[in-house]
Amino acid sequence: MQTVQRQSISDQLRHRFDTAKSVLVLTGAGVSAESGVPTFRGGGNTAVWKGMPFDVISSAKMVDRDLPAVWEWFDYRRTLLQPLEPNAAHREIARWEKRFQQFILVTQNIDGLHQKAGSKSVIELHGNISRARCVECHARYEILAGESRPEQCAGCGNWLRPDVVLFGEILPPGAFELAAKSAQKCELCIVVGTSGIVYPAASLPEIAKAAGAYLCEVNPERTALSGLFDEVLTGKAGEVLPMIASAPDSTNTHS
Ligand code: BJW
Ligand code: ZN
Repeated sequence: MQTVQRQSISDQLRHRFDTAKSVLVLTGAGVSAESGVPTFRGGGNTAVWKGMPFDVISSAKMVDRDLPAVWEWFDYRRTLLQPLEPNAAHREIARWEKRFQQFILVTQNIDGLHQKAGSKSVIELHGNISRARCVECHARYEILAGESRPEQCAGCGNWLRPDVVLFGEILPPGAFELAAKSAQKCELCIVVGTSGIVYPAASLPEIAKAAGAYLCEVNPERTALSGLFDEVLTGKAGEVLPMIASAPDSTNTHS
């Protein structure tokens, strides 16, 4: 697979990275691929579960129709995720949180690996696989590693479901609104490892672009959004992200 060379980080990007006060990073499944998490649309194990495409089993309809099957699918994935560790991309993004005056990390991932890498403030658009939520009163419960998962709500006795956003469901209250507001204010928007086809997450780079931000995509493949970006860095997140921060800024050496 082709990887980005140090010199292919443009001066423009390096300069913006050095001078930006407000940066937004949007991540998708690809940022966790090098940790061993399968992506949704790049092949791998999660695309089909017991003959059902993931957009069927991960859908609002399936929660109504067969909640135990939905739990079986998420229990299986939670078990797969538990031993996995953050990779160089998660760690690099965690460092960026301290580097910029305003740094907003928005993720579509439910795996918690950004937090495990040290990111303190993460907008999770699609929830988290390590939580359950009451179908009635929406109370949330942490699912602790190695402990059995609670099945019913301690408050109202109703069933719990995974605290994730399935197809056809609305996002957690305020999460997208906060992300969209941040996208409107950011100077640099870096989008990592997402196919860019799931909305409303995919509209964030569009919002940032319309507000005048410089847009950079990091992905080994072209995506639905590639045409929108000022700069497309073709390569794996774990290799490319550390290069952005370490590439020399030649605009400074000539000034
Ligand atoms: C690497 C790499 C490496 C590999 N380094 N990169 C507007 C138009 C059309 C439809 C809609 C619309 N607005 C809303 C909709 C409907 C729907 C939607 O978007 N559908 C589209 C598919 C057409 N959206 C919704 O239903 C959302 N809700 C909503 O809008 O509510 C309002 C509403 C309600 C009712 C009706 C209408 C509107 C909710 C979306 C929830 C998404 N949920 C999922 C499942 C979560 C639970 C689970 O895990 O099972 O979230 S779907 C799945 O896709 C998951 C992901 O977060 C999401 C995005 O996927 P992502 O992260 O981009 O992964 P991949 O696999 O697609 O791509 C990986 C990328 O990584 C690839 O590009 C690789 O090349 C790359 N990669 N290795 C860097 N090493
Ligand atoms: Zn309840």
